[in-house]
Amino acid sequence: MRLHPEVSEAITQKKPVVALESTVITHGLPRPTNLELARQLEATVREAGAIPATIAILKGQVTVGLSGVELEAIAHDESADKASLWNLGALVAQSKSAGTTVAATAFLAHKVGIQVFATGGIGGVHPLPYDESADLLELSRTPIMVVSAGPKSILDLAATMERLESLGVALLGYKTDFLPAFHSPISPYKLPTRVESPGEAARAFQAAQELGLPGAVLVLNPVSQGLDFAQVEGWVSQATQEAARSGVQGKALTPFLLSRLAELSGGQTVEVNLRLLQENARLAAEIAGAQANTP
Ligand code: PSU
Ligand code: MN
Repeated sequence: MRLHPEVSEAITQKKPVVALESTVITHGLPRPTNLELARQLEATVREAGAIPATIAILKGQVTVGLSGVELEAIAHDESADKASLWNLGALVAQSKSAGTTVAATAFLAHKVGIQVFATGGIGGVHPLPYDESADLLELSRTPIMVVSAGPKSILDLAATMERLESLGVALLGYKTDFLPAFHSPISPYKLPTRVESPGEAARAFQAAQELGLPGAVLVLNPVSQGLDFAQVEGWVSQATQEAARSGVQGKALTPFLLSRLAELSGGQTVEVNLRLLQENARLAAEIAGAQANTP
């Protein structure tokens, strides 16, 4: 495991640090938008006063805080794998390169002492045939704050909410009472808690830590300008049927659905995806800042 010196120094000095995942770079967005986005996210985190730590597996080395050259390499690498928990050890042993999912990034960030992590949307329960992201179980056993725009819109939101509840993942709506649904800022599902500021989110995490709760605190940040929930649902059901018909499954499913949504929406879902990633990176940096200032 290798930490960028700037990141390890910030962790030791308890300065605000934000972990960023890299499956969104390797599998979530079209090239070359993926690299531009990866750079912008790091810049956004810095502007908001925190140190960015993009996490990825580079030729078998777990790397926390990529250099500019490393970020380029992983963004260009079309053979990069998708690292979750079930293949993380093997990828390292076989000297492979990979983007890290929310599950893998949360695990690694927590391991090195990073407390705040930003992503676009978390994985969850897909509509049938049965498929459930490892993100859910990992979030139930890793005490870290994760800022997202909700579960990805390709998912069965009702089932995902039930799993989050039964797994005991803390949910905080950021200035909202309802679950944000990734491309859409609002869905019909009521959240248990609402917070109004980065400080309030940081305090909820602090309290959960003091109580010894095992899981993550998910901060759900609605995208500022999103798409209509029913419209996205229509594209999702078409893409899901296509996936089932062409036998797309396993770790290929989420990337397939995201790229089909981009096509069906004429690029609108990508535009919203980029916006929400930026907004989440900014909020995560603010929360990390608030947290660094709480005794
Ligand atoms: N957020 C995005 N785009 C993405 C992802 C998140 O805006 O591509 C990635 C995350 O890394 C998440 C993964 O963990 O998709 C979910 O994949 P799966 O459903 O196979 O667990
Ligand atoms: Mn899956």
